[in-house]
Amino acid sequence: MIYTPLINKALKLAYTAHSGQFDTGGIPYIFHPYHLAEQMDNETRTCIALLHDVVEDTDITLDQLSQEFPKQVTDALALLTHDSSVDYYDYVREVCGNLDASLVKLADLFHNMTNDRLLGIDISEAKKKKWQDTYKKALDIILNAITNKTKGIQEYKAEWKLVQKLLDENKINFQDK
Ligand SMILES: [Mn+2]
Repeated sequence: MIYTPLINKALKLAYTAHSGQFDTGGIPYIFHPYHLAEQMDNETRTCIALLHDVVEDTDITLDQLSQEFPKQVTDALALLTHDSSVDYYDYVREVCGNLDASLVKLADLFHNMTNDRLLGIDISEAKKKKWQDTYKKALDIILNAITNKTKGIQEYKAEWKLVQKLLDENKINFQDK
């Protein structure tokens, strides 16, 4: 985890915004963005990870965040906020247009695909399977886009390294179950 004044601000904001919220597995919500933030490799992406679900899931608006965070952060956040009137895969393809947003989305999908987060929770296998299929398809779209953009490109060496790290760390959760 990287700590800078900007990241500390994002940490506090995310913690307050998500307080009282729980994920599907009943775990306090903040652990999800925090987990993503821990995997990120620079200040911008760490802030994006911490704030990636704030606009979608809390009362805080993009406008409010724009006053506190740089444009590179809020541009990515705008793309990561899924408007429910937009087709999910169209939304995912839009995210592919922004590399920082794509990298956070990749980590987001991996974490959401971690089946064991739902241990002991009463959700039908059919529903779980449907979620997994959706995430898997989204993952393919994102991973292809990032690979095409960064693999073997000197300018995107750090980004490609991050992709490889995420793939490596999630291998165990990524196996077909
Ligand atoms: Mn998320």
